[in-house]
Amino acid sequence: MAILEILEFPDPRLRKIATPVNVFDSKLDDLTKDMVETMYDAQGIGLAATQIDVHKRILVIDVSESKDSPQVFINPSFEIIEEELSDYDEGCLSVPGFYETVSRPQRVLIKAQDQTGGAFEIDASGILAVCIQHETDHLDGKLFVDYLSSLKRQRIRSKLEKEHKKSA
Ligand code: GNR
Ligand code: NI
Repeated sequence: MAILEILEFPDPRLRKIATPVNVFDSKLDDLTKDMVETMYDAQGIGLAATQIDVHKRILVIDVSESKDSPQVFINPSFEIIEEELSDYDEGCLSVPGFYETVSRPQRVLIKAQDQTGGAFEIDASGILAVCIQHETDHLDGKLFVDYLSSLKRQRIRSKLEKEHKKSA
């Protein structure tokens, strides 16, 4: 197992569109295990493969209180069940230190495959609905800062760029 490096905004690699997984082998299993370990190490509730510079449609999520229920989503998609939006203060491991309110549909039907290729669905609301939408955005090269005003986004960008220069 390994803890992987998480890319940070405004890294252009976070803008790549991930491609579907079509081979369900032990390599995929190893990668999802490393992603779960990396998510826990960073104290996140989700991680998209894009964030570790792997441009495949793979997510891991654990929204449990006890942090002992990792869920793996391969080739995830969702349909909106409730168009009504709900607000949530979102953060992102790729935008460290910043939290802003984002509105998203409050209930979605998640469709995905597991590590063996088996299809499953989850009727999601609450934090899981927020998280799956945040994570599938990553697979499409999108970040939560894209929902903010360009002024806010530019401020976040320059603060992070300064941080990156300091630590370079
Ligand atoms: O750890 C995370 N917390 C979080 C809080 C509110 C909304 C979304 C998230 S996802 C984030 C981990 C992450 O960046 N996943 O891509
Ligand atoms: Ni994120």
